[in-house]
Amino acid sequence: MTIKTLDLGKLKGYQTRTVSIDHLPELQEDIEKLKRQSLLDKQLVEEYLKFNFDIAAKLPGVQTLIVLSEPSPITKVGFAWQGKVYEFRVPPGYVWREADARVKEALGQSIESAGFKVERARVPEKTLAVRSGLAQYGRNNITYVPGYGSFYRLYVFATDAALPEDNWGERTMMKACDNCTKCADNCPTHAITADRFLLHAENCLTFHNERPVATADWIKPEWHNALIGCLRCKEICPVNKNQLKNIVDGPVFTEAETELLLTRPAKDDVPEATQKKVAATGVDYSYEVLGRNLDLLIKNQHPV
Ligand code: B12
Ligand code: SF4
Ligand code: SF4
Repeated sequence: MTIKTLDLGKLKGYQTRTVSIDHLPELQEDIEKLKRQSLLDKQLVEEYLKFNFDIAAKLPGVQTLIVLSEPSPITKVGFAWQGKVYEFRVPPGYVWREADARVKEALGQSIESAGFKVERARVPEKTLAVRSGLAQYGRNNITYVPGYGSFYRLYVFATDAALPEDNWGERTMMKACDNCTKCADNCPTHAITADRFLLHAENCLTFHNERPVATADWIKPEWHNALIGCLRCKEICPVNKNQLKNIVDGPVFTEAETELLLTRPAKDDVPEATQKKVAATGVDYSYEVLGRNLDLLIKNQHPV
């Protein structure tokens, strides 16, 4: 179902849902309740859950939240090292600059051109996507959209346009998960457990290799399977079967570039041409982790 009132032609290429801003307190409560129950790791809350529910302060007269999804592939990146080229994967969602620009342009042409404002909203995107009916949770705690599986990027925007469709419901899990535990069985860190639905996010490999702090001692280097993040609970999932072919070629780093990156140089000490390649991997947003993660993958000779 797409937005109907304004001429949102440009948005029709996306799977989209709209939600009345009146549901914002319920969305906030979904997270606050877990905090009160002490189910969310302190570091996760401080470093990742930096939501802003006071959207009206930024966008007076805000009326509607727009949830938008765009398919996103795996990116394959090559590193020449000691006479071989190692290929490592970057999971869907990390290479986002062009996708973000496309989405912003589409919103500009459809909503802003009609005289309304649009702002990115820093809210829990998965919870909203599922409550809006756009997506459903998988047991692995990420969300799935029909036709995209979990291989997509999620966006939430707020607008002062009053869009009439208010899509709001309970959080649901995919039917496919009823008799399946493949993601949990394939998770190297046991972050997905049977005793609760909520991910043990503080155990997720992504939580450790996305941040520049040293990865925890209990994490075995050979568990790392991507240049950043982790693909294990997604690649095993039967619902993603058709998405796994969705791989695009990213940059290939020369032997000299790989050697340099392994020394973990400051970004400014990296030649501009190499910096451009780094940007094309998507890892530049957390540049400090690149050399460390590369080291973990290459040293373990773990080409994917
Ligand atoms: C914090 C965060 C992380 C943390 C914590 C992950 C987590 N599960 O919370 C870490 C660093 C570990 C992480 C990892 C990844 N992330 Co992340 N992350 C986020 C972020 C910033 C917030 C997520 C959040 O709200 N967490 C808080 C928890 C409480 O929310 P929740 O997981 O939705 O929990 C709900 C359910 O558990 C539900 N619930 C509780 N009990 C029950 C019972 C039933 C039956 C049901 C149905 C539901 C239910 O209630 C909770 C609250 O609503 C979002 C961006 C954003 N602004 O939203 C991206 C985001 C969620 N991440 C994303 C991605 C891609 C990933 C990775 C796949 C990256 C990778 N490795 O490749 C992994 C996946 C790990 C995993 N299995 O979940 C995408 C997800 C896209 C998608 N397809 O769903 C997002 C939306 C970014 C984006 N814009 O694309 N991430
Ligand atoms: S692997 Fe199975 S249980 Fe996990 S998300 Fe996919 S269908 Fe659901
Ligand atoms: S991303 Fe990796 S570590 Fe995190 S839950 Fe999925 S399989 Fe486990």
